[in-house]
Amino acid sequence: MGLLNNKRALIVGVASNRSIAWGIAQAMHREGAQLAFTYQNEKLQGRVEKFASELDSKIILPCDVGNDEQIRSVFDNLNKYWDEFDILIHSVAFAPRELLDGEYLKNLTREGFLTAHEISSYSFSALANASRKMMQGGNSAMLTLSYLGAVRSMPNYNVMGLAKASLEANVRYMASNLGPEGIRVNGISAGPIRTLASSGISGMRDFLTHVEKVSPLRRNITIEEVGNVAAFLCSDYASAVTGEITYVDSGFNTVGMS
Ligand code: NAD
Ligand code: 0WE
Repeated sequence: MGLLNNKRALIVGVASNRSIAWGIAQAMHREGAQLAFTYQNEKLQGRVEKFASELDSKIILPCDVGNDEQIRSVFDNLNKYWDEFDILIHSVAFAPRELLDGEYLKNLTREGFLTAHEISSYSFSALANASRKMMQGGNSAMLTLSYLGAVRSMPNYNVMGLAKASLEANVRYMASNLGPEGIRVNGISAGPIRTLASSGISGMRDFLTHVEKVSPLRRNITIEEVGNVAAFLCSDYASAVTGEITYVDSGFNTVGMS
């Protein structure tokens, strides 16, 4: 018996085999869910098609979350395969790279601030709005990915921290709005992992070794571990959990000193 038998999940945010969304897709497939995927652009299309076929999925749709038209067309197209679905995974973030290095205020621009918030927070509500009418089966779930920089200042994370703070508030407001329709909304705050989005980030190595040194479990986390918690949060075992941010971080956020 899988945790997610008879569930259908739309996964937004696979870019490589290191993507957190890929860890989530694998766990959900293992637990019996049927999957559909989106890809950001043509550069990623072939890769995502290959990943989808590994998990027996034939539904692969384009979606740049910065584009309202593409968001709408995802659900028009998805509707040709599925009349309803149960799970929406949002695993997307972006800020212009220059803003993720050095002093927060010195490198900040109006445009960079807006982009970070648009792609990393607004996009979750936009996808939710477009999904809503296909998620009316009851016991459905939406899930996004956050980072500790939402609630603590972190070197170099800068404007992404503000965008994640907005995303976490978005989880609570969406949970309040959609709860009466039987849709739960949660977030996972994951510890640092080497992925495309974190490669080439200055100081990433220091973030990883610091977690190894001071977290209660004295190690970093994997995309499989995020996937397992995601499968639980989107399953009926979590039927009374909504509006929550669950940390999957070796306990790092809980220590003041170690
Ligand atoms: P990743 O690069 O594998 O995934 C990021 C995804 O965002 C990619 O699939 C990319 O295509 C997508 N994306 C960016 N801009 C987009 C746009 N305009 N339209 C559509 N898609 C777009 O990296 P990841 O680390 O798996 O990141 C996934 C999520 O996890 C992000 O929200 C990130 O903030 C969060 N997160 C990452 C870490 C980490 O250390 N890697 C830790 C905590 C949280
Ligand atoms: O949320 C993230 C990263 C999100 C991200 C990554 C990039 C790299 C490429 C957003 N925008 C971009 N823009 C790009 O051009 N993480 C939690 C991973 C991460 O990013 C950091 C970190 C950690 C951890 C940035 C600085 C410091 C630590």
